[in-house]
Amino acid sequence: MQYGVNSRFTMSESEAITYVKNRQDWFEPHAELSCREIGDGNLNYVFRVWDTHSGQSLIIKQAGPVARISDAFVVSTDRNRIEYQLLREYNDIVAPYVPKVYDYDLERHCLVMEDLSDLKLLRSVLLSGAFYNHYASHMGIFMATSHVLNLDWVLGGKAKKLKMSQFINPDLCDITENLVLSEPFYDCDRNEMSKSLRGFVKALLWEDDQLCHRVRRLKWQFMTEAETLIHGDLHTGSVFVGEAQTKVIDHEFACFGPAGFDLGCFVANLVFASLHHEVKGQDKAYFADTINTLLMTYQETFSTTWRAHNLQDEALLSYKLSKILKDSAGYAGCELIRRVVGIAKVADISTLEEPLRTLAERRAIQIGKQLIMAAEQIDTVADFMTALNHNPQT
Ligand code: SR1
Ligand code: MG
Repeated sequence: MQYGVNSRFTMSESEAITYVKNRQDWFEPHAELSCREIGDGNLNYVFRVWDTHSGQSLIIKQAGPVARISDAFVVSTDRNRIEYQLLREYNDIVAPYVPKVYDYDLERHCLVMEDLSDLKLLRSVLLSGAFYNHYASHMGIFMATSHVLNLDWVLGGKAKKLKMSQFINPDLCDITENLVLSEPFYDCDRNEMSKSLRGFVKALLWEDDQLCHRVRRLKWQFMTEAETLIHGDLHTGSVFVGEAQTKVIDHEFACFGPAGFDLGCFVANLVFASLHHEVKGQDKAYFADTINTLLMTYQETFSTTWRAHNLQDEALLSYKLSKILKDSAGYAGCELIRRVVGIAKVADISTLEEPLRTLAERRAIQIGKQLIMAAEQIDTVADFMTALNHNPQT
């Protein structure tokens, strides 16, 4: 089928059905297939195809040449290959925590994978007040396992460099470098915030040279430190949960980068959920416990996986654990700030009515700044929790 870079690039729902039928025999020959485009992310198109009789289903995820939210973001369709490759990798090393992946089509820039429609997005679950416990340790295991198994020490220097070449992701890294690690920290045209917040942001962030210096260091680190293979966009909208299951999705931002970027991004998004409830007068203890469990499980799994790979140097392990925690605090701070000041928002905050929204936004900025400024002093999970719970009087 011929198609160019235009509206025909993306499949229609009926084309998705034809595509599935022609591509492979995933369904019985006479299956009656239906399809719905269900994507709600910023970048891609997601088609759910199901057999109306058996209920059997699958997902096609297609990458267009520009971001779904705006043509201004021209993003290479190679992100779809990267997502497929990472899913293959995760299906080998952390299989319980990712969807199964069935196929990748270089020509149509789409991949076919397991349908997780019986699960719910963690962000929506948390906003609805359903407070599960299992996902914190699952996410700790998922991140620590995949991070350790992609360190130079485990892969070997040569294999690691070859693997890095498969995860060169310039367009998606560029989005992160701009949207997360630059624009929120100066008066950039693309920032989006209410007028009432501008003065606060200017005084607290843009005019603080020390803070801006620290963020520049974090950005530089993200750009240059190929510590391990990271998911690269691990927020609560990238995680599905059920009663006992946790599944990480949306792997297109994958790259070699600092491990703390994943951990920090996920922590920050738990803080957003916490703020959503806190400004409504609800208790935040559940979220503090969840973050503590996440960080503790990460460290335990990191240590056991490290030792299982005969990395005997305990001093090096301690150095690494503390370094990753420091980085997590820094990147959590950037994520907290960018979702308020920058262009990409989170429902945890945007669904709040005023004056609660502004209250939550200010708290997110304060906590974000606090984490960035305290990062260097953080060595233990207890230090991290103290920095997180500090109540700045600004
Ligand atoms: C143009 S993409 C905007 C944001 O959506 C993605 O989920 C990433 O978080 C990115 O920063
Ligand atoms: Mg995403």
